Amino acid sequence: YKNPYYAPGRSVNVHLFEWKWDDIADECERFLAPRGYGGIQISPPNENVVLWTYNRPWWERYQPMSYKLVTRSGDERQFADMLRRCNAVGVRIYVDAVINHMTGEPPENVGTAGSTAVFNQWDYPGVPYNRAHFNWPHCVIDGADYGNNAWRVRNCELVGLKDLNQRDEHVRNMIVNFMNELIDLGVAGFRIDAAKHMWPEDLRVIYNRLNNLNTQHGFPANARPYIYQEVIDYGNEAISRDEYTPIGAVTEFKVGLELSNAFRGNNQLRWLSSWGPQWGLLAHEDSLTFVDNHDNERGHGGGGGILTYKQPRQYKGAIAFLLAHPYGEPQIMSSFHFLDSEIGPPMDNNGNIISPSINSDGSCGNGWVCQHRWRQIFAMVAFRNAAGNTGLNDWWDNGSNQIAFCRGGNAFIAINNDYWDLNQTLQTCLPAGRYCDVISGNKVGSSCQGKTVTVGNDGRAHISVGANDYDMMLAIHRGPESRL
Ligand code: LM2
Ligand code: CA
Repeated sequence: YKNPYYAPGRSVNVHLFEWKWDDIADECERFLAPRGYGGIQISPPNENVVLWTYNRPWWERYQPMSYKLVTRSGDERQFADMLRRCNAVGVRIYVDAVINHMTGEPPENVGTAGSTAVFNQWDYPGVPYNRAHFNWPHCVIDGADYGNNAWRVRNCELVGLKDLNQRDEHVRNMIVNFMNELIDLGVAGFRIDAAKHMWPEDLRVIYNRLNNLNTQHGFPANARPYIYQEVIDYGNEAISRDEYTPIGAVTEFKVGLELSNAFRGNNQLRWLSSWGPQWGLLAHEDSLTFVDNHDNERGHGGGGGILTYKQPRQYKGAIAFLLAHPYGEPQIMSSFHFLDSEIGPPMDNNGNIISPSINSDGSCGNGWVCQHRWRQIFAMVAFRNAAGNTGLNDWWDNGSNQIAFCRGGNAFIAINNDYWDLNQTLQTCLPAGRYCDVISGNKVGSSCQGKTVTVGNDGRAHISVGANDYDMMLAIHRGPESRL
């Protein structure tokens, strides 16, 4: 359950938050595959309650009405088509699986597939579920429970959302059937939403009943789905992320906290020389790493203080480190612009999501941020692919906020988060030759739009990252995007 089954030579999972299936299929073919991305986390594909009362907030998708594959992102035909097209070009799809709960008691009761429910009777005919399938007696998690009552965190309601009993055989069957339908359609795995709120022993039973990945979509025989469980654990909670690592990978929220802290200038980058488990992080193979996610980029899910697209220079620095470093299985966020933390994706008056447009410079329009299309980010995906499974070597720092390191003999990065210039001759570990810095510009033909780095026979090169440069990083590698 810990192998994402990326196609060879690929890495990095991008969360295309609230994207439509047709747009994702296009993006796989025209951008993600050619740029070497490994996979995509999609928004929940199953029916959710429609909330016009709140102007269709993004979070309506975390209130399931049924497991029918009809949402604002598209219907089952479009979902299947996306899987066929993305898998055909070697880009994997991971589903955000909302299986802890159904809806709360919202003011409207029609779902995106037309299902209705009687909330105060725990009655969801679209599945079907009834009162017998939910935890009982009814209770609601309060803040103190997180510190001292694991039972209540798992058996009471999360913000009033009807809490399914995963120990019940019918509930297990409905969830397993839903997930197996997705596996058969070609998905490679799941983000398990609110995993902390479910018992690991129940999740284990559910995972063990899942089908192997579909070999007709290019997966090897006997491949188990990749499972990364959303467990927010900064320490000092009644429930530990360590209870979930025996059954799958886990989201490592400390990564975003620590990297945001460091790249905001509140901790020197030189300390990152010991980045990984020595920082109290999960073991490498258990760890899904990221700077921001859809909750904490907008202050939901207890988030706050995390770097987002709104602080681009520091954010790009943190993501460059995340992708350059061998630790963990990294994920990046791809957002829509927002001021209001509740507002949903760009939509028309009928509530239809408006597709991102693609500008001539490759960036997105129509209200979409598309961090995955920022040069400094997609260039680091190619860097990670060029680095392959090499370790980290030749660490250098200036005793402050200037750092550099190699990935075997394949790739080299320098980062300057000090208020003064980095001007150093450093070991790059690369073969002698000329390389384009992939951060400051693209390689065009046989020249660099940005900085050019000349590596000597001893592997050393003069590296310059000015304190006032547009970006704080310089990155070169053996891949065709960098080597001249
Ligand atoms: C998650 N992970 O564990 C998701 O990442 C997170 O985005 C979800 O919350 C949450 N768990 C449940 O799946 C979001 C959002 C909440 C929102 C819920 C349900 O952060 O604010 O709660 O989705 O839509 C909303 C209202 C809340 C209300 C609740 C129930 O904001 O005030 O509580 O619905 O009606 C009475
Ligand atoms: Ca629960």
